[in-house]
Amino acid sequence: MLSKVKIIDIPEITAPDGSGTLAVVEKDCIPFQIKRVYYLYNVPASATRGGHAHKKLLQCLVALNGSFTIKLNDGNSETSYTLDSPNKALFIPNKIWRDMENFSKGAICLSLVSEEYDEADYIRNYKDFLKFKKD
Ligand code: T46
Repeated sequence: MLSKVKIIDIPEITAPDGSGTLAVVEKDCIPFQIKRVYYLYNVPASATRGGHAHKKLLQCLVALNGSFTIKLNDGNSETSYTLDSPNKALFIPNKIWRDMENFSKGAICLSLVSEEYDEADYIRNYKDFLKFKKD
């Protein structure tokens, strides 16, 4: 399952007059239809977010500002990514446990997801996650 995790390059347009960069997330850039957008900010450096898996939801995370680390676990193996660029999206398929940490000052984590909010889609207990993966 971790083999499906990937970094997606978000196309960007840099103004030739030096007035900045514009990044565009269009239909073909993300491997699912976006149903919801939310973002994390004001996260203290000592905080951990996530601590769950989703049964169905597919997700792309982007560090719009600053940086943070995402630890991913599919029940068999682990990997981690540090996001620090607004033109890189981390695609996370469903059924992957995630923890997010090491938020830099001012970090903003944009989340593009395939589903509307549904608490029943969360697995918030790691033992339940391992059982869910075996079933
Ligand atoms: C993920 C990481 C990266 C809502 O009421 N509506 C919403 O759309 C969302 C996303 C959350 N909530 C409520 C549910 C919880 O009571 O807000 C509270 C915190 O949500 P959650 O536990 O999902 O927060 P994080 O920051 O731990 O996780 C979020 C995403 O939900 C999750 O998919 O992977 O960011």
